[in-house]
Amino acid sequence: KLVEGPDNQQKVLLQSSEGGSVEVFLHGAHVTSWKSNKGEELLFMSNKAIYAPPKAIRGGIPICFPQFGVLGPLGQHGFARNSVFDVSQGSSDSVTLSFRPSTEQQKQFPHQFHLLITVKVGSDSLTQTLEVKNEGRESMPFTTAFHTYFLVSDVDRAHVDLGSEGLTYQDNTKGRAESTLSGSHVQFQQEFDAIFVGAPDTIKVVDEKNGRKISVKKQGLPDAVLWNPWGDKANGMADMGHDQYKNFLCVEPAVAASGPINLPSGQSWSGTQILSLDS
Ligand code: TA6
Repeated sequence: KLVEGPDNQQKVLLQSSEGGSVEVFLHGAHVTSWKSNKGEELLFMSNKAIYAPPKAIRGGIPICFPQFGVLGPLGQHGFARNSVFDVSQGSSDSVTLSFRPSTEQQKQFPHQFHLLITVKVGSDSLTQTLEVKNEGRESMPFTTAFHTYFLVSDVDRAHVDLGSEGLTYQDNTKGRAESTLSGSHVQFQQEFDAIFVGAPDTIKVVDEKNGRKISVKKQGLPDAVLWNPWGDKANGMADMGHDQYKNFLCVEPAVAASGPINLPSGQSWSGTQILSLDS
């Protein structure tokens, strides 16, 4: 079902037979809400988010494509999240959105491609797949991420469980210097911005305060980025409410430092994240 959301932007509403629901804006193929079977919101949205392009929507699940972060020649996180997609196909619980770069965008990124984002809501689960076909003659380099903002009651009482001890990561707050995690958890206590290269394929977001656990499973996406900007940075963002940084943490299945992928002409590639609420 297609309806009008804030800033006159169109969004698709998906409903699972078990009661879960998802909202996806055509702007950026951006998921802005995922609710459990019981109707609890599981994703964070900024109360100052701007829904109209060209700026990306703050919160939910931005799609970073064809570039993650500043790992390439384009602006931060590429242009897909700033662009309006078309509906390619849909049903009550799933939708596929489609995007091809404009002539203007091909001046910055000289490749023709077809990007399809499929979002499906299940019983306490959300499955999201990114498929890209290189429709140009040259091979196409890209990096990508599902930049998922999980809602937590209080970041001081939440953590990310990577399921494996002593993983190394590139610390983006220190020029990508390599660091080692002590233990298997990340507890956010200040700005944290890290690329775990070759991260485990199941990562858990644990909200200790309300006892909620969400599993993040990734397929075809070797890396995971973990992020919280903390107070100084977040409170300086025009599209983030005061002290809202306390209510989210990002876990982002990605092709980041493991990339870029060089997709040959005519070939397709896909990556998937599956989010599920542990009962
Ligand atoms: O994934 C982490 C990150 O790349 C951070 O460095 C931080 O800047 C964040 O994404 C948000 O980026 P944005 O362009 O949406 O403000």
